[in-house]
Amino acid sequence: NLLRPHGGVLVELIEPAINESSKIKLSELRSWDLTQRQTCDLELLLNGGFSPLTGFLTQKDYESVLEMMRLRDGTLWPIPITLDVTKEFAESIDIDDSVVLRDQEGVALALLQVSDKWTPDKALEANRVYGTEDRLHPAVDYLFNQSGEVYLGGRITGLELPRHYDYKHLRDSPAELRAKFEKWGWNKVVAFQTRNPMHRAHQELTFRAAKQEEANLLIHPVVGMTKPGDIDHFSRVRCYEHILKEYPEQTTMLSLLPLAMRMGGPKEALWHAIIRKNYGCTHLIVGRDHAGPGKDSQGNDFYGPYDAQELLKEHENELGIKMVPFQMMVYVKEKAEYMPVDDVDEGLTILNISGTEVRRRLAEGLEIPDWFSYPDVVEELRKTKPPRHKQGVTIFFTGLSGAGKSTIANALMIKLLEIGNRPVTLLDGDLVRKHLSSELGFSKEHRNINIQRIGYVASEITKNGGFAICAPIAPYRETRREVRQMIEQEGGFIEIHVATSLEECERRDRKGLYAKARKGIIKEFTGISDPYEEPEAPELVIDTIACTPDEAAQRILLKLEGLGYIK
Ligand code: PPS
Repeated sequence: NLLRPHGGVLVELIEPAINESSKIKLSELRSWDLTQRQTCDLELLLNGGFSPLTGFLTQKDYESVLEMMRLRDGTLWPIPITLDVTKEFAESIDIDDSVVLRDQEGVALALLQVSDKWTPDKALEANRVYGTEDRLHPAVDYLFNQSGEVYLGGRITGLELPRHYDYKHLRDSPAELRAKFEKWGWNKVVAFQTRNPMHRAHQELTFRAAKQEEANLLIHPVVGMTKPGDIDHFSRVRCYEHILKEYPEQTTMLSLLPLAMRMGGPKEALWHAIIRKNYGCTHLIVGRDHAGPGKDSQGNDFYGPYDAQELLKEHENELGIKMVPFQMMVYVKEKAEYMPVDDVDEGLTILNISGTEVRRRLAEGLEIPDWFSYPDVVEELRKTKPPRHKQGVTIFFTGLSGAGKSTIANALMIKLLEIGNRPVTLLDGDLVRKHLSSELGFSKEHRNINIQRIGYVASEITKNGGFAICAPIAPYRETRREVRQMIEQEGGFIEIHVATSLEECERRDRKGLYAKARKGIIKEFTGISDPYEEPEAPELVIDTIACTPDEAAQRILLKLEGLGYIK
């Protein structure tokens, strides 16, 4: 009874026997190491999630998808699935070559029989597919800044599916999911697509949708790639497992979809419908701003809130999978229940907490009420988004040699150890140069490598909830900016400019280095014969003439307290 797959047959491209047959020697073929996104795309090609595609798009199909949202044979297909490679790699490939596609560990997953090779017009692709060239659109940014210059197209023969070590019991291919639905007699299945944690409103919305259609419910979250900055899928899956208990038994199942989202709004919604149809679903819930990419650089939405519903409506009959449009669900205080926002009578109090507000409350360790979410779900989120006073922090000193960075850093370390709620690591300039960067000198290139190493170690410490105190000279603004960017994804970053003037550093000259630098015995010496770019917006500036190391450390503690990193 289930819907037939898109294009009529479920494509399955795995032919492991190829590997054993002596005809093809993988080691003699050229290999392409797939990116994370390409690995996701390949998995859905191999397992039939992208039926009727049998490989990466050929140039003609690609052009047709851009122009008409259809493959050349007329099949509806909104998002181009292409294999982008570097120019150098493309030059080494001829049409009709076979290329081994390998995952990031080097495992051979598939063979691509190259039938097409072309240089796409990326601006055209961005405009046609996403309606914009604005780099704030994640897929446009990816297209221009990450994807290779040349596309290879051709049929795929699968050797094995990408390996997953996580949540194996929750991963189903389209064929497996269809078999389960058939076995359980689930003739109507409403799919719910999500990339976010689910709260009470989602539970209400999804179960209402299933009841309305007299169908079963599939929670089908994306665990491939979602929008940069989203909550990691490990935490989300734990949340979904909790929420599954909130549905009546035997009505609802959870399965994970290894899709790489593009955040393509309406076209992505259409794509999601096709994919869900391939997985055996008969219905797809489409809410407000489905697969929305956020705001553009003018601060406007890329797509209208209900554009996705409109586009799906247009193609619903052709696709056969039905859309279940949904309004926002809100909590009505007087009734103590959730309702679609338009059904709420005037005069009643609507309660709602936005995603941004949830993040703020998590960051500050504030209450998230029971009417909004389930205690188990909130607990999971608190684990992954701990309040600031439990997050890792990097305290990054910068300043001239002899400015007093190490002295203050040491004083600060002692005070943090005294407080004692997080592990503390000091990455002092001299120490790092001894243990981590002993082969490096002081050229711009070497200094940058040195700072990037410090940044990497600090980001790992920060990720794992510790204090990383760094005290290098770090003379270049751009490198400091890169380090900040890397670390802010993991926790706090506080830049402290130890702004002792060159005159004062030279007057003190504790190590006698300035004298040597003036005589030219030490070359490329910061401040004398090498640049120091002062920070433009450090969190703190410390003048060591005006305060003692103790006072400086105290000021930093107050800053940490003010920002919420210590209580
Ligand atoms: S950098 O630019 O951030 O990579 O430098 P850093 O790793 O902090 O190393 C600076 C310490 O190395 C000593 N030293 C020099 N500094 C600057 N320029 C040159 N040419 C140089 N040669 C050796 C110096 O002792 C620095 O230590 P601090 O603690 O900053 O005085």
